[in-house]
Parts: sequence; C-alpha cells; structure tokens
Amino acid sequence: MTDFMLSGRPDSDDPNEGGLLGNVANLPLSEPRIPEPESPEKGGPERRRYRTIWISDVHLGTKGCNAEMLIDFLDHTDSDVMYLVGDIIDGWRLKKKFYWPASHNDVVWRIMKRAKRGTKIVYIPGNHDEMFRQFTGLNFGGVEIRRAAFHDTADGRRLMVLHGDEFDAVMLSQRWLAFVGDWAYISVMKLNVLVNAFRKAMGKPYWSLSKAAKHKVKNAVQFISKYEEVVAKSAGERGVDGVVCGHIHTAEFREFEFGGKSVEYWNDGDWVEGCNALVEHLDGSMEILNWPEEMGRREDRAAAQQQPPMRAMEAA
Ligand SMILES: [Mn+2]
Repeated sequence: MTDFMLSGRPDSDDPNEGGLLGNVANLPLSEPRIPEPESPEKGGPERRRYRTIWISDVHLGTKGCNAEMLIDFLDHTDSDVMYLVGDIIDGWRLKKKFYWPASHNDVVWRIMKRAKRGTKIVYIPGNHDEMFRQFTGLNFGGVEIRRAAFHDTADGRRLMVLHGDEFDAVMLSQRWLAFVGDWAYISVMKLNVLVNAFRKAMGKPYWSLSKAAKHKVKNAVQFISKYEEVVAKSAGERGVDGVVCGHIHTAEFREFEFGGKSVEYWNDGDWVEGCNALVEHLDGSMEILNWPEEMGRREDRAAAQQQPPMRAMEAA
C-alpha cells in the first residue's frame, strides 16, 4: 500500500482533510435509520466477542436480503477481524433495477463504523459485486479490498479465504446437476419471502423454506457436495489447512483428506435464506452460527427472566 492512501487523518472530523482517499475515510456517517444500541460500557447489550467473523452473500440491493437480521447480528457481536467474503452488494441486480431501502444503508453504516472502532475489515468481492475487484489492494475508510486472503487462526491453522465463484468453470461439467434444481430453487426462494412475511404476521419465528427444500432436492445436494470437494481439494493443493468460502449459500463444515493430509472446508452461508455467520473463538476453534436460532434463544432467555420465580408465585 502506498503512503498517500494513509494521508487522511482517520480521527479528523473535517471531511476536507487528507486528499481524496482521506475524504472517503473521513466521510461523516449520518445516523442510521435503525439506531445502533449503546455500547456495553454505556449500558447497552453485551456483544459476543470473537477473534474473527466471516459473512458473505448478503446481497444488499435485493428484496431477498435479510438486512434486519444482519443488523441484529452486527449489533450483538464484535471481533478483531471481519471478512466480507463476497456478494455483499448485488451489483448485477442493482443494474437491472435499483432497490436500496434504508436498512441496506444501515448495514453499510455499521460495517464502516466497525472499521472506525478498530476492527480490521477485509472485503473480498464475489461475482455479484465483482465491480469492486478493480479496487483490489485499496483501502476505503478502513475496509481493505482483496482478491483472496490467508487467515492464521489462534491455534496456528492457515486458512485460504475466497468467495468461491473461482470454481464455477470447474463445476461447469457438473452443471447439469445444478440445472435441474435451478428453476425449482428460484421459485422456492421467492416463496421463502412470502412464507416468512406470513409467519412474521402470525408471530412465528423465521424459517428457511428453501433450506428445507434444498436438502430434499437430490441434484442440488450432489452439486453442493461436489463443489465442497473441489474447493477443499484446491486448498489442499495450495498446502493450507483449510478454506473459507461462500457463494453457494449453504453453510457447512466438512473435513476432507487428500493424500493423507486433512483439509477443512468452511462455508459461511448467506443472509438471504439461512442467515449464517462463521466465527473463530479466541482459542482458534470455529463455529457456524445460525442467527435466527440464536435470536430465538435470546428471546426465550428474556422471556424466562420476565417470569416470576415459582416460589414467589406460590407465596402470592
Ligand atoms: Mn456468489
């Protein structure tokens, strides 16, 4: 990175200071529509502390994006490093039809705010936001743009991080597997939005219809399984201990073995249907979070705390 990119003073409130990229870094952030809760120090909710967070396939700019749920995730977690593993903004769809509700802005606001608070943010554009790939190597307001990255875990494993569309060409030979499921899949995704609007109106928790359906479509399952193997194999050939990717909207952990060496495959899922994130704990162990489930557990705990204890009820 060259020096001029760092010339802006990130702590300055003057947006005119520090040249062009300084301006970007110093852009004053107007308040989000959905207010960010106070920090824990000021009495706000505790944030779960992780070493690393990976999210991908948010598809901001489309109706399918679960921005509110992602905002809830961002407001309840924190990490030293955060990887945005591609398809964060859906440039393909935005080009066809401009769709940008305030909640999508709020997601971007929170990510920029995190960078300002000191989280190292690495943005690896995917195929739907490939227009950002031309900025590889640049840094916008603390968000580094990379084509891919290597991540070293606290317990010394080296992971390759990439979006995953790099393997589409290899997967072309398997295309017939996906094609059969494709039409059904898109229909199911559209239905998913309707079903969940209805469930919300009925006061029922979020439920991923397409996730449920996907696991029943044999062809889709075969395609996903093959994809996981292809990606893990490529990581193995590069001599790393594992790979983190997104792209196929299916959160998963699998362990492969190639030539006697084991390779971890991690997919951080998406924020269209599954609403998953991948996290690394402080000790280096990793976990796929299902945020709708985490939210459900939090609500149950809150409800349990509101119930008066049995003894008090009996005494009354
Ligand atoms: Mn993708």
